[in-house]
Amino acid sequence: MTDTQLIVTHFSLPERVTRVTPLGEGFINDTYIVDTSTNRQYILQRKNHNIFPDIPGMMENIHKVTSHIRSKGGTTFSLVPTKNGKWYHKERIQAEAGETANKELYAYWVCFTFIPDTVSYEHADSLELIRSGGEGVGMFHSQLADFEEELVNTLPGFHNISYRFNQFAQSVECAGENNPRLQEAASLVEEIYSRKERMLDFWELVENGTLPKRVSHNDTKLSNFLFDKNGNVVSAIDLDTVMSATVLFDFGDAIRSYANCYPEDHPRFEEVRFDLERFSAFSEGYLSKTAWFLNDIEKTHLAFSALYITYEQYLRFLMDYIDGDTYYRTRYPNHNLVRAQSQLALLKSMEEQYPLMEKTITTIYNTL
Ligand code: GN1
Ligand code: MG
Repeated sequence: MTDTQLIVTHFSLPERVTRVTPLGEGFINDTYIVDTSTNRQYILQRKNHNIFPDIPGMMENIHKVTSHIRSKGGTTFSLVPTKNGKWYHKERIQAEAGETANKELYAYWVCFTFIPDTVSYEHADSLELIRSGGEGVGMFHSQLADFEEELVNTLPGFHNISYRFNQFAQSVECAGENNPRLQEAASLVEEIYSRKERMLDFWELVENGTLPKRVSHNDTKLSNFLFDKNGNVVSAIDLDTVMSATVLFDFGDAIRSYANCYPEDHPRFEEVRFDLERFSAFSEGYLSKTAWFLNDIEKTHLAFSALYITYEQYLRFLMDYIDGDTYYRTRYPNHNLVRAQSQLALLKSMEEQYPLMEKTITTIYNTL
């Protein structure tokens, strides 16, 4: 038996497992598809404990949110409990060379149902798919608009730009001025600081409660939604980061991926462009599901949220480059630098078109 075939025996699956195969190339978790003696399939996933310090809290959040969606008649995955009745299986692992021998090391595994007859996309190339994607993010928020339970803040400071500035400043300081990566990134570091105040102003609205706290997914890129074969959105997946925050983080993060004509790490930066038509299609889909509960402050800040999240992602990629690639998986030595540059190009394109973005939102509202 392979390791993963052994791991899966800890979960309370009604069927006999026939095969466990690696699936995709996540930046953060390791994911496998589990085939069984019936045509039902499951996902087995090793959660990255370095990135998610509170896996029990994260799984409790996912359980609450998926249960609520189901209670509203929505489609979502179901967590499979372990034979001990937990949402995760904790497995002791060997310390790797260089790690402290007395530190207790565990891998955390989870298992959940695979939603059948669905597909996911890495990149949207039709306005119909983009509109469905907008409906998907909107549907997720709308299904959870009356959610009243507490969620654990599993990643404190996740979209908090003030916290990110502190992290960034520390990275720069730790690197030291002779660090070749920092020297290479000097002009990109300046671009971070030139937008700081504007970004802090937005964060202030979140922190002081002007923007209400609701359930947010916190990773709403296209590939985190499942579609049926007709291109209709079925369900949000990857709920690892589900927390209580402003829904504008989700809108902004979705725009970062949907309205970019290229992947987030496109290396020919001069080609990267924010596409207003895509923005409009996504916003139409999104607002068709959410206009009934969003308040005026949320509506007037939708456009800016896209700049905020793109900027934040730019900062995080750049910071990881300066740190020596400790957070995101990279495929080549300066991958994080390329990601940062590509996100900056997208941000600049958004900045140029910002008045048009605002106008687009107003126009959609007036036609709803
Ligand atoms: C990470 O690996 P994935 O797709 O779940 C990251 C997101 C970033 C994204 C960039 C917990 O998400 O915040 O936007 O990479 N998730 C975490 O591609 O840091
Ligand atoms: Mg994610």
